[in-house]
Order: sequence, then structure tokens, then C-alpha cells
Amino acid sequence: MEPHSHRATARQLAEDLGWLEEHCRKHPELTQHAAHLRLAGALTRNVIGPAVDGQGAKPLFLAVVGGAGAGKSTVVNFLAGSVVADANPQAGFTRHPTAFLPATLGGAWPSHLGFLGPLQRLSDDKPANLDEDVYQVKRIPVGDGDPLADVVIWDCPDMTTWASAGYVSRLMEVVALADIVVYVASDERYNDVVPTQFLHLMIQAGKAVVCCLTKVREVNEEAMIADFRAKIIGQLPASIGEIPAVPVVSIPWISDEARKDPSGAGAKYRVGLLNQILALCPSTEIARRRTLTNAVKYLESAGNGLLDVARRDLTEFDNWRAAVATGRHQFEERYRREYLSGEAFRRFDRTTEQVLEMLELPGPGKIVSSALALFRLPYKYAREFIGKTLTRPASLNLSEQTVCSGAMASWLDALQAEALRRSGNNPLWKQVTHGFDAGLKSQANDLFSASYRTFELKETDELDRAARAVPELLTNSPILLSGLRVATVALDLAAIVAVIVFTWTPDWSLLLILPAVSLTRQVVELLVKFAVDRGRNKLRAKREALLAEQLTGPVATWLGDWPSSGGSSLERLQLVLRRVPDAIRELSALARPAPAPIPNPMTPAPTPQP
Ligand SMILES: Nc1nc2c(ncn2[C@@H]2O[C@H](COP(=O)(O)OP(=O)(O)OP(=O)(O)O)[C@@H](O)[C@H]2O)c(=O)[nH]1
Ligand SMILES: [Mg+2]
Repeated sequence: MEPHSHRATARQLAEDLGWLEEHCRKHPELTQHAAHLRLAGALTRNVIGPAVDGQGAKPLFLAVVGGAGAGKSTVVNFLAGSVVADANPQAGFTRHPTAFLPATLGGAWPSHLGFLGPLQRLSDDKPANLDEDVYQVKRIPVGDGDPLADVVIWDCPDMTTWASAGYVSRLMEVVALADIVVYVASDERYNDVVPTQFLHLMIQAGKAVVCCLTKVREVNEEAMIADFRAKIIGQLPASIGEIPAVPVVSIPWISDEARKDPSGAGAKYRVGLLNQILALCPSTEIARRRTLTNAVKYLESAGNGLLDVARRDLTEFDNWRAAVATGRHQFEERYRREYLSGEAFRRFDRTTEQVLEMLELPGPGKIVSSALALFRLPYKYAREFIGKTLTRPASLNLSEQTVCSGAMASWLDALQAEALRRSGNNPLWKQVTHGFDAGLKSQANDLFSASYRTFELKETDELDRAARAVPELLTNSPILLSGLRVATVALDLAAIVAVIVFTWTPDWSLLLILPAVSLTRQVVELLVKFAVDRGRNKLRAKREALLAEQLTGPVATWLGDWPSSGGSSLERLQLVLRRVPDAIRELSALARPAPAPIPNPMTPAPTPQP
């Protein structure tokens, strides 16, 4: 695959994670999840993207983070070796990140498209309390031999609350970028909940972290470090697995004079912290490789969790579709029970009569048929009389349209009730409930009416075709028709001959001919009815299929897709759920170090040159 396509994948992944984060922010209970997504997006933008772009390891980035007023800006000044950052007694003073770029690095600054995401670079110097999605880069004089000559130091805003989409997101952008994170906690407030959660997230993301405790009373130093290790680092969630060794250093309460002169009177406070930082960065390349590897690991391991929210919403989508399918099933059941089972398809009665008429002999043969019909007259009248006396009036079957309209109304009512019942649990059901309030029912009914018209046209057509099948078969096969006619008359004649032969003497017993030809007629009628009824039963099955195809099917599809149509978030969720794991897989493969070339035993070793 082309490098530009990997770049596009990284950009798309960052965008998808950003979209998912916005989606999470709409649910207050998912704020922590949103923070993970923000970090994953920022790692993609600021670590993986530049690596895919082939950007070099220099400069390294060091981010100084911590709670409000912990002493972050003061620590930045000590690391920079001069007063460069605005330290201010007002807690929460620093509102946007500022990068301090050693002048020795010249103009080296990442040029990766999408670098630092939503943060805009300021062109002029602005005070650290400017509360906007911006960052500034300030050049600082650093001696050539300074151990941090290749390191950009970031002074960051505090993390306030997880819910704040404001400067926490600015902070997250810089933390993701960082190769080293210095976590600052002051003696007074080192176990605040939110900064601690943030620290845990950074360790979980595999960042190289150094903890720096500020304003510590010297007598208290050892006890405080031990307490910090136990209460803060020791409480990392078990899901992190093996807890990495996180160095903790302390800086005592510094005099104002030493704070104003970090490289002179305050130089001694820098040493402990600097040593820990350097121990984590044996070289620029190693430090950057670790940042990249851990960013990829975080995406791979957190990937599944990151998509949980998408899956959760899609599960509700499946539940909605299942509710629609249940409603459809009940519709079809009701159609079968209330309409189809009681429907006699009277059109087929005419077919039976038509076939019987076709079996009469044509032309001069009509005389024979008429004579036989005369013999059967008593039987015919007797049968009609008994039929009328015994047959109870047919129960009134509901019309097909009444049954379908009733079933449709019940379907929609049940869905509305279900949506209302579940609307407190998930936004999808809430969306459906709003839909019902805003005309979903009438839209569904319009679709139902249109589908019903098509269904009606097709079923009339189908009925006609099924009823015409037997007469058409006979019309199209004159040999078969003639054969059946001859067979019918032959049956009657055989019955007459049989009576004559058995009774022989021409007396009243010849009247037995009348029941005999009536019996043969009954047999023929039963056979014809059997043939026509096969068509009637076939039609019943076809009618069910037609209902499913023309009516319940389209309505169910429309209802099932309703929450995801019209550019709704579900459409995007489905896309994101498909795209994100593929993108993580593709980028992970790229970011992994190339395996060392395996020597080919068939290749002869190069002959040493003199
Ligand atoms: N005297 C003295 N003052 C300190 C020390 N550490 C921090 N301060 C003061 O405490 C206040 C807060 O310190 P900052 O470095 O601005 O803290 P911060 O974490 O950057 O604060 P925000 O950016 O506002 O979140 C400032 O007025 C510092 O001068 C110290 O060791 N000694
Ligand atoms: Mg500050």
C-alpha cells in the first residue's frame, strides 16, 4: 500500500475516534470513556501520524502536567534553566499549552498535517491564561551542552474535571505527543482524585512518567514519597497488568530567590528530576521508538474497549430490529388466523362448474349428455334440497383489508409502547419515541397503504391465474379433454350396461339406472373438485408469500432501518465500528519495528577486501 494511503488511514482513524468521543460526550456516564477516546485520537494524530509520515525522532517532547497550582510552571522553569513560564499564585492560571523550544534546535517543528488536532498555533506571545484552543511556541536559550538541548518542554494547563471539554482536551493533545511526562503534585493536594485518574491514564497509555512532588517539607520527604507510592501509584487499576516502575522525586519548598534564578541559586533542585528524566531517555531514538510502540499498544489493547460504546448502541439497534421482526411475525400470524384460514376463494367454485361443463360431450354428443342429465335430475334435486337443509350459513369472514389494517395498527402500537418503555435506557429508543411523536406512525401507514395497493393488484392477478389453470390446461390439450369426455360417458354407459346385465328382466328394476348414473356423476365431480382444490391450496401458500414479499417485508425493512436513516449517528457508528479495527491493524503493522534481516545461508559471506 502507498504511504499516502497510510497517511489517509491515520487521518481517518483520528477523525473516527474524535467522532466517537463526541458521541460519548452526549452521555454523561461515558465521560471517562470519552477521555480514553480523546487520548487514542491524539496518539494517532501526534505520534502515529508523524511516524507514518517518516518524521525523525528529534525533538523529543516533555510535558509537565498536574493539578491546578501544583507548581507545574515552576517546574518548567527549573527544567528550562531560566524563568520562561508564567508561575502565578492564582490556581488554574495556565489555560493553554506553551512549548519551550531550545534555540539550539533551530526551526525544527513537526509539519505533520493534523498535528495537535484542534489546537491552533499562536503567532504572537500571549499570557498563559488565554483560555482558547491554542498553543504557543517560545524559543528559549539553552546551552549546547545542556542535557535537555534536544527536548521541547511543554507547560500545560491543569486537568480540572474529566467532563470539561475545555482545557482537558488541550492537555490531552500535548500529553499524547509527549515522550516523557513529568507529573507534578504538591504536598498539600497530592491525592486529589481527578489528577490521580489522569496519572493512571498516562501510565496505562504507556507514557514514560516521572512524578515530582513539590513544596515538600524536608523532614517529611521520605514519608511523603512512600505515601505517594502507596496511595497514588499503588492504586492503579488491576486492568493495567504489571505496574511499571514510576520514579518519584521531591522538590522542597523553594525560596523566592531560588525560584527566580533556576540555573543559579535554584540549580540544585533541578538535578534529581533531571537524572530521572535522563534515565528514561538513553537516546532520542530509543525514547521516540518507545513512545510509538506504546501508542500502538494502547490503540490495540484499548481498541476493543474504545468501541464498546459503539457496540452498545448497535446492540440496541439490533434490539429495535428484533422488536420490528416480532411485530411482523404477529402480523402474519393474525393474517393467517383471521383471514386466510376462513377464506374459501369462491372463484374456484366457478372453476369446478366450468370444468364439469367442459366435460360434457359437444355437437351431436350433446343428446347423450342431455339424456344422462335427465336421468340424474331426481338425484340433482334431492342433493340440492339436502344441501340447503343441512348447510349452515357461512360465518362472515373479515375482509382482507380490515384484517391487514388492524394488524398494522397493532404492530405500530406495540413498537411505540416498547420504545416508550426503553427510552430511559438508551438514546436509540428515545430517538424512536420522538419519531413516534413526530409522525413516524403516519409515514409507516402511508408506506403500508402504498404497499397494500401493490399487494392487492398482484393477488387479484394471482387468483385469476390459479383459477384459470385447470380450464386452460384442458383447452390447450384437446386430446386430454376428448379423452376425459369419452371416459366420463364411458363410465356412465358402463353403469347402465351393468344395471341391464344384472337385472336382465325389463321391469321396475331398470330404474336402478338413475342412481347408477348419479353415482358415476358424483365420482366425476369429486375428481374435478380434487383437481381444482389443489390449485386453491397452492394459492393459500402463495398468498402468504405474497403478503411477506409485498407488504410486511417492505414495511419491516423500512421500520427496521428507520433509526439509521437520514444521516443519523447509527449509520456513522456502523461505519466506525467497521473502519477503526482495520485502521488500527494497518497502522500497528507499520509502526512495529522491522524484523532484523535473517541471514540467508545460501548467500556466500563477502570476501574480505585487502
Ligand atoms: N515559594 C514558593 N512558591 C512556590 C513553590 N512552588 C510553587 N510556588 C508558587 O505557587 C504558585 C503556583 O505555582 P505554579 O508553578 O504557577 O503552579 P501551576 O501548577 O503552574 O499552576 P496553574 O498553572 O495555575 O495550574 C505560584 O505563585 C508559585 O510561585 C515553591 O517551592 N516555593
Ligand atoms: Mg502554570
